[in-house]
Amino acid sequence: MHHPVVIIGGGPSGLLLAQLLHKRGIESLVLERKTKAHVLGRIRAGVLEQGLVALLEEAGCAARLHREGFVHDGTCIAYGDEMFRLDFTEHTGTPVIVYGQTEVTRDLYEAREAAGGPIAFEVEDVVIHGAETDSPHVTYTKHGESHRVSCDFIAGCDGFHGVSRQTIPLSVRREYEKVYPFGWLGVLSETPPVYPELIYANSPRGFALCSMRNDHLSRYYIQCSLSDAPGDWSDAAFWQELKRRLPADIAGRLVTGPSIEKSIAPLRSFVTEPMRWGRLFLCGDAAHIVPPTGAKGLNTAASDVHYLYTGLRAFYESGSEAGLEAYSEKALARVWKAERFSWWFSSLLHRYPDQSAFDLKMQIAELEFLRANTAAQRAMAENYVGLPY
Ligand code: RFL
Ligand code: PHB
Repeated sequence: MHHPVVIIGGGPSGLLLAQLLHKRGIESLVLERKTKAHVLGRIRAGVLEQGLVALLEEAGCAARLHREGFVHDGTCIAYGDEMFRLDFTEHTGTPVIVYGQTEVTRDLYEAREAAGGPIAFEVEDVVIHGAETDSPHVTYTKHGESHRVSCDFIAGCDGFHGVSRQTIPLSVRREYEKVYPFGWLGVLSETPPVYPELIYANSPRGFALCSMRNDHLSRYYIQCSLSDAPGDWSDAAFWQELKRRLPADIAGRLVTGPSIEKSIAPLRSFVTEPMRWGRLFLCGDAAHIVPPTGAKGLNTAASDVHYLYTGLRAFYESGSEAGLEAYSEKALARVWKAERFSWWFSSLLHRYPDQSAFDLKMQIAELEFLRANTAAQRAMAENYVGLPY
């Protein structure tokens, strides 16, 4: 069996790449370790940059997003009982779209299925062979049967725990990591969002975030201890803690209800360099992780997909390898800026175990500077809506 491109991982990066390539007549095989239901059961990102929206449009997968997504022209930042708004559209001319990653992935699966593009679910033992040669191949097993696929290129879109990054020898690969001493406890509930825009809150009790999926579905997060398990938090305890971290007038409006999902995500900054080894290209969480505080994970995955798609297109349409040669450098240049923003925004809003009274004053001074200073607001808005590709 031969496919021009083998894509390992059927998350948003892999599916978006598959669909963009398909639109240009470049066929691929997607290999996914889990079932489709499992992939669609993960509750993750909620904020889409314009760059990702444009790619979804090009992939022919943006109709529902434009119907059902919420255009957000700004966001709110709270500290104690204070709250201010940062206007993205005023500072950058660009809003963000609030539309769940689950829905993006669902739309991409639908498009893939409508196009008849092959996806193998529940694959095991995926191994990449000959990535540094001109004729790589991938082997895997499915339901006990072994398969071998030859290809021109391999896209490693298999997330942080995938095999693609591990295939790059340690002598070639350099990793950079920062692990944060806390996690986010997230709750999804069928309640109306507390506020029409997102609220990022710095409180003496720790960070909180009010987000949403639609008019009847809210997504809330609170900073929690790494030793907590979702089961340690009853719904009542979660709502009580969330309220204590929000300005009193916002807390007073919060509509609570049963959680329909509750999970804990640890916070991590991580980058691997290079993002290419021979004919293997890493995309998305396979190559880098950001703490979710700036909503950059999925959006940075999308910019990788853009650079790889552009490089592959040029290769198949004109034989040029220039885009593929430049892939790692171009993708990483943007990745590091997203890393910086997510690290900065996380540092501004969370409680750290070793924070001194001075450090706390610095957070408040920086929040007040941001509140009052147009240049700082503009820099924040440019990063939040997404730096140019
Ligand atoms: P994914 O989504 O992890 O998909 C990888 C896929 O590869 C499969 N896989 C394999 N398949 C075959 N063989 C193997 N050996 C395999 N190993 C793994 C996996 O089953 C999976 O289906 O990576 P991808 O596609 O790069 O997408 C990245 C995004 O999912 C991620 O960056 C975002 O969810 C991060 N993120 C956010 N990003 C944003 O841009 N905006 C947000 O608002 C935002 N909020 C968040 C987030 C992530 C969160 N968590 C839980 C980490 C909020 C949270 C709480
Ligand atoms: C979400 O809605 O899940 C969400 C929104 C903004 C973030 C992170 C997560 O920064």
